[in-house]
Parts: sequence; C-alpha cells; structure tokens
Amino acid sequence: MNVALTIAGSDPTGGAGIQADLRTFADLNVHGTAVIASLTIQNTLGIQEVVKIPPDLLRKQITTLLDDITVQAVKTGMLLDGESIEIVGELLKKYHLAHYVLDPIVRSSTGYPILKKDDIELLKKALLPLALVVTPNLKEAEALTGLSVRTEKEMERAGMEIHAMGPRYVLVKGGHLEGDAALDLLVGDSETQRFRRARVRGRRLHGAGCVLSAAITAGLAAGLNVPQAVRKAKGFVHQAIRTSVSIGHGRQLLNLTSE
Ligand code: PXL
Repeated sequence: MNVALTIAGSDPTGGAGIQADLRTFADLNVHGTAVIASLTIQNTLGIQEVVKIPPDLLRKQITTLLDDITVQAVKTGMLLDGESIEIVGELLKKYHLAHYVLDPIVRSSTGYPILKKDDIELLKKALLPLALVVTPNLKEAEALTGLSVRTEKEMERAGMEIHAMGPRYVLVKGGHLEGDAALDLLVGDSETQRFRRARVRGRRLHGAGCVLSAAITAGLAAGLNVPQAVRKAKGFVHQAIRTSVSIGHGRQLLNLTSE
C-alpha cells in the first residue's frame, strides 16, 4: 500500500484542508495519514477564525506517526506561524522526506490572512529548499518574490525566481489569469513545461489548491515523477471542478465523491 501524509489545517466544510486531502488520497488509491497543524472555524461563506495547534502537539503528532509508519510522500498546507514552519522543516529533514509538496498558503481563497511577512520569509528559508514541488498561485508567487505576477511572462519569471530559492520544481498556477484556458507552468531545473486545460466557467471555488497539491502528493506516493504527477493531478482537479457541488450558501466545493 502506498502511504501519503498531509500536515495541514482542518476545514469543517470538507472542501479544503485535511478533509479534502484525505478524500483526494482515497480517490487516488493511496492510504492517507494526517497531522492537524491548525483548526479553522468556517463555512462556505468564509473563515471566521483560525487556531494553531500547540507546537509540542504538532511535533508529537508527526514524530509518533513517523517513528512507526513509512510514508512515500508528504504535503504541507495551512501552517499558521513561524514556530510551526520550523518544526515541520526540522522533521522533514529528520525523517528524510524527499517527496515533499509544499502548498504555500498565504491567505485563504476567501481572503482571510494566514501568514505574516516574517513567516513568509521563514517559509522561504526553512521549507522551500526541502520541497520537491512548491505550488504557488499568482498571489502566493507575488508574496514569495515581491514581483507582480499577472501575465504568463511574469508567471515564468516568478517561477524561475522561486526555483532559485531551492525547490526542484515550481508549479505556478494560473487559474486566476484572464482567458479561456487555465494555464499552469512547471518550472524545473532544465526546462519549463506548460499545462493547459479549458477553463470551467461560472464557479467560485473553495479548496482547489488543496486538492491539486494532495493529488500531486498521491501521484508521487504511487511512484510517478513530478511532471507525470502534475499532469494526472490536473486531470483529477479538472474533473472535480467540472462536477463541483454547492452544499452551502457560499463557494462551491470540488466533487470528491468517486462515481
Ligand atoms: O485554501 C487554503 C486552505 C487550506 N487549508 C484550510 C483552509 C483553506 C482555505 O480556506 O481552510 C484548512
């Protein structure tokens, strides 16, 4: 059995965070393990409050799990502060977790701020160099580089700057660009690959970034290389967006029920 780990926040709606990651792992035939790093209080209209898990409990959840279980790939999602970031960085190294997908969550899809400036700097120092893949959207690419990232050219430039910070691959997600195609750029050591999919119109989504990084993690856990895992994850997310569901009064959630 292939095993993946998510270290992320709890989202009671099931649309993002730990809950969405576990369902994505299951859909992709990978056993999911999960360490909760933060709690959110939210519904589909947005986040009311975020609460971090005390650092010693974050540490103990990870060490207790990994002293016993070997995981083939890991992703991190919502980490709320520098202390959590440092603990995760230290333990990723200690347990030699090389298949690491970093979802650099700076604010929620509904605009709730998650990381402060100093925390972003720490994330760049402590986590980016450990990542096999980092998956910034346009806003996150701007926060990591200080550049404006609004065009395909600017996406590539920011992707190269982030690549120089140490991760092996940078997937710059262009889902919020104007245009008929959803374009993502995968910047690697030697080349940049382009992934295009027809844009699904008329959706206001919650959790797409989480599901994409979880699907990439599942692919890596199953032995795919990064471009293969990204391609498969994009297909999975596209299908889940096409069939997305409205269960509350706000944003739509990706459809993660298996048909
Ligand atoms: O979309 C980023 C995100 C990640 N993790 C959790 C969230 C959200 C957004 O709301 O709630 C737990």
